[in-house]
Amino acid sequence: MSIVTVATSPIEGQKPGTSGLRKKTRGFMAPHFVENFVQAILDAIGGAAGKTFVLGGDGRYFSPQVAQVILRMCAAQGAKKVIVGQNALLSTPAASHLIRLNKTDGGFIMSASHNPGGIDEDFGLKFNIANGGPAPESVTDAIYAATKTISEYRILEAHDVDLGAIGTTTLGGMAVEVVDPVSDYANLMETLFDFPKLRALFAGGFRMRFDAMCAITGPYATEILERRLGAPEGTVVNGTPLPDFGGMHPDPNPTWAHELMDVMFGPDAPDFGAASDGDGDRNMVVGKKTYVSPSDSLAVLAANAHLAPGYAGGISGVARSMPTSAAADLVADAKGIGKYETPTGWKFFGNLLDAGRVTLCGEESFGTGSSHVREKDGLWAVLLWLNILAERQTTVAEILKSHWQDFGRNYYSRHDYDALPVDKANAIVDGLRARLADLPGTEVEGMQIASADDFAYTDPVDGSVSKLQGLRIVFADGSRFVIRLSGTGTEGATLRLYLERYVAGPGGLGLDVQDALAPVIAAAESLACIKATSGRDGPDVIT
Ligand code: G16
Repeated sequence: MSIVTVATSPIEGQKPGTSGLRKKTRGFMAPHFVENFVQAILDAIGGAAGKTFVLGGDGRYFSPQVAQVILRMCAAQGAKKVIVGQNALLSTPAASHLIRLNKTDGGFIMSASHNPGGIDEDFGLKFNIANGGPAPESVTDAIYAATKTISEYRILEAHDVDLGAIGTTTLGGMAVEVVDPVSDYANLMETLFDFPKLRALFAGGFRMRFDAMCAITGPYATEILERRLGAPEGTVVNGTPLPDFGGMHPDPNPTWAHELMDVMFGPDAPDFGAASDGDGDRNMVVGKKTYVSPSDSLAVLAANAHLAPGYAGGISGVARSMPTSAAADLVADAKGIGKYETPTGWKFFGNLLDAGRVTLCGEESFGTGSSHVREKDGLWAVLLWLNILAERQTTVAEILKSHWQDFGRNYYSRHDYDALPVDKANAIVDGLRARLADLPGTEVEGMQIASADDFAYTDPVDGSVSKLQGLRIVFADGSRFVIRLSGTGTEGATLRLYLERYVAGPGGLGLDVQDALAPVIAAAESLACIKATSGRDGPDVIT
């Protein structure tokens, strides 16, 4: 085995997005592409010498090859040890947990999350820091800078390491510890939730359907729900992770998880349904004929978390991304705890969690999590919902109804326009941005505009500033819309339009969501001209 230094040159398009680098798989397969990016990561974090890392991913196409490259590069550059999920599999929250549990220096996660997998679909790679969370912008900026000046990388010439067998081997002078991907994570869940009570719930005939969408949460959900909690076999469907997710688009929203929606809204629906995404950090929760919007889910979890043993002492605060509805803020106000509004991207929650300012975080993009790890966590959210249902002995529909009665309802929806030509998407955003200063005080579609700005965030812990995080137009009645471009798409530009309208109740809490939002939707079109500029009839995805 010898260490070789390979001459290379910068490759275009290695700028990390909202959550690491995501690209078409064939782009990642281009010569030197993975090696350049891994070298840039290692350079940006001050080298690998003496360090321990975690490695795993959602098992999508090309992951086995990338895992071997990362191992050989870490070995060549003096890393002490890499802890790898068996067969290079780890859900993103499980990877975050292993980084923390083993006090490592960080980890490599191979995933493009909710994006489809396969040679003609998407691949992704991101680095998480020692707190278990996605690298903050200071680190991703350094990674990007390193990709632009790279001239060589160092790699070990060696045979592939057998990642199928649990145990420790060596690669050069580096230890490779292959671990069961599920057990430590499942043990952590047992410390947070009332497993005996959940076992009793299932034993009492409670019926659930968990759709793993042929992605990574299958083994985790099967172990926890069916084995440890005794839910009947078959509770977990699409439970085997496949390199192409069986052709599914593993994005747990009503559009892509339509099989689950059909069951939950059909005859003989189970009591509770849930789906997770490619890498297991997102979740969608559905009751019998009841869809729970992610923003409402965060608010309900914040209001009820104390019912689970891991949060019995209460929560210190709650954070949400700016486009997420303000429903969780109302809960924070009522509880007298901290509330924070961050840019889109889980990395922005890291400092707040580390500082103990918040216990729960969530986003409209089907992500919820807590201080137990530094990633959002799909299965964790599902278990917290189950714990709340077991304690309150009621239905999802009743929980939502009573929540709205207590706090009012933030009607909320996101409209996505996928794969737009980049120039058209930019024209929409730039056109609206240019008008922001003139909008306050004017009227559109009968609605008075109270404020209009481009969201900027100052991290209250380290003072770092992130600008240009989304255009927001707020109306006099508190309704608002937000427009921003996705940082996770791999084809053209995805434009996201976020819509919100608050109704205090007691009347008007049971409206159809799109009907309730109709005036805001009309105002957004009138101001931003999305359909007119894009030539599209309407959004591709409505959440
Ligand atoms: C990632 C980020 C989330 C973000 C989501 C959507 O999630 O971690 O914080 O909300 O992307 O981002 P965008 O609107 O820029 O596409 P995931 O599940 O894809 O890792």
